[in-house]
Amino acid sequence: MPGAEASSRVGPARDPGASGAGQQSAQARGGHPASRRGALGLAEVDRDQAALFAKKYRGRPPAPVAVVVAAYNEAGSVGRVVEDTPGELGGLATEVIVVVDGSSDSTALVAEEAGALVADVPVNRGQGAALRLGYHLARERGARFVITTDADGQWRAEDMERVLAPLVAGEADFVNGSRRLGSTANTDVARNVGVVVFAKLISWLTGKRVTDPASGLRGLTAELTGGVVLDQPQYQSSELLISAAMGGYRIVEAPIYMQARHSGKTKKGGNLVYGWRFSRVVVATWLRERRRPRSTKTNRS
Ligand SMILES: Nc1nc2c(ncn2[C@@H]2O[C@H](COP(=O)(O)OP(=O)(O)O)[C@@H](O)[C@H]2O)c(=O)[nH]1
Ligand SMILES: [Mg+2]
Repeated sequence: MPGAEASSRVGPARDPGASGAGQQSAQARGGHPASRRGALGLAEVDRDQAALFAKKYRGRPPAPVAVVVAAYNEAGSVGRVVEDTPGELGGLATEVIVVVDGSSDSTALVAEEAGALVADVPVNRGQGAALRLGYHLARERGARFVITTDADGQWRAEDMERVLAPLVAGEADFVNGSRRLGSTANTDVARNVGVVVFAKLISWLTGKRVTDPASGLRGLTAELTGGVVLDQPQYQSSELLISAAMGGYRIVEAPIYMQARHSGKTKKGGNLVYGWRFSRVVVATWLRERRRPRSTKTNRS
């Protein structure tokens, strides 16, 4: 459903920063003013960026598969991520859309030189806000499928086909890449235990089994990205999973391999901060989705 902004239809305009998740450098902690969304469901800065983006890439033929990447100060790795993305997956052409927000390095330039379509948002709001804009841009260009990956190189381009295939076959609306069905090079015990604990919690809350609630590599139908409410400025992975599961979308998982970052370090703070904010998003999303009447949970016809 290209162009649809479901969050404007199914929920009131909110301050996405109200949930408090995010990295310290983002004013999004208290909700960056630029994140406030109007009646159309998009923040003013997003509407400006969408208009600029459409104008800039008007002459570029669209692709049915959009690989959407949120990038913040990832000049050291984003180029390789863009270049590694295959030009075709499952027989369908791909394009990479990188959403940079408020980076102080040359992330946008590097991504563009590597061949990506780039939205360079002037304020830093967080990964969730950037992905939300990326989904909108992908739908506006007519993408049928969206793959997300990170700009730090932690997810492999070789695994993209696996998160796309069930969508193309019409067997799923959401293919969650799972490091637990595959493997991870991350030796941080707290993070790995967190993945197991939150997976169990989300499975229990939603009644749908998931094994990796914090994966950055996933495949989504473009329709799903416009049919779920996405308010979180930073920690979107659990919000997306819970909203999709409780909205009746078909979710499957595919094994993927998580590797070390190409460069730099996490933007999401230490494990305690990460765990606390992640928990808040899980609970807030579950409460929100429970309250919403079933008929408004998706805008699928
Ligand atoms: N646009 C944007 N991207 C972000 C922001 N914070 C993190 N990211 C990107 O989101 C992805 C995952 O972030 P990262 O810090 O590696 O999180 P982790 O892998 O969960 O530790 C990377 O591509 C980051 O560049 C942000 O504030 N804005
Ligand atoms: Mg990372």
